[in-house]
Amino acid sequence: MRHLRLLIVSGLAISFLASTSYAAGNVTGTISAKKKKYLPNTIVYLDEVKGEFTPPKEPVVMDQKQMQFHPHVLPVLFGTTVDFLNSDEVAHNVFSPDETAGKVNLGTWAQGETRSYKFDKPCEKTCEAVMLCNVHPEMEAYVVVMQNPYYTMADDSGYFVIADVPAGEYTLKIWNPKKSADDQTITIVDGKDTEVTFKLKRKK
Ligand SMILES: [Cu+2]
Repeated sequence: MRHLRLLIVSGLAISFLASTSYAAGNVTGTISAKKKKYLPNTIVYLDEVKGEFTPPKEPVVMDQKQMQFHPHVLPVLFGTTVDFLNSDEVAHNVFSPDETAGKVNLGTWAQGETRSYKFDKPCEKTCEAVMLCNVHPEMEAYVVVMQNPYYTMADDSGYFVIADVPAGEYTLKIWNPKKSADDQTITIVDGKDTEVTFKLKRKK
């Protein structure tokens, strides 16, 4: 009996240690731009994080509605399946000239239908895929493939939070359809917020 009680106590001690030894902090910050119209659609992400990350089981949806892709910019974890939905009365097509999307052409389909593509091609020069519709040349969106789940979309005023980042040193980057910004080296300390500011500038 005494032996059993000891086992239970040590089990508790182990789970207690496990729950408190996970050292993590948040990254918070703001992005600024000379012209505020460039702020929306900005992804903030950690460049390289060690580990294996499992993509979500459920697909993520990119809609085609009122002759536009929604959202305009979609960050996904490597290996995620995207369901391309057509919500319009007219037929739409989805294709991409980029290797990140395997230069896919999903064909053309009617309202209410969905076709899927799994983003599991390793990034070469770039991790983005421009998604286009060959019926409507003005339609355009971006799927941006992320190596790790520590990314977020900044809000339209440029504010962002990436929560629960494991303690350590990282490079923080942004992705924006039209602009770039200098990378930031950050150190995440357990239980603390690390504040970062980015300034959008011309893409090279
Ligand atoms: Cu279209």
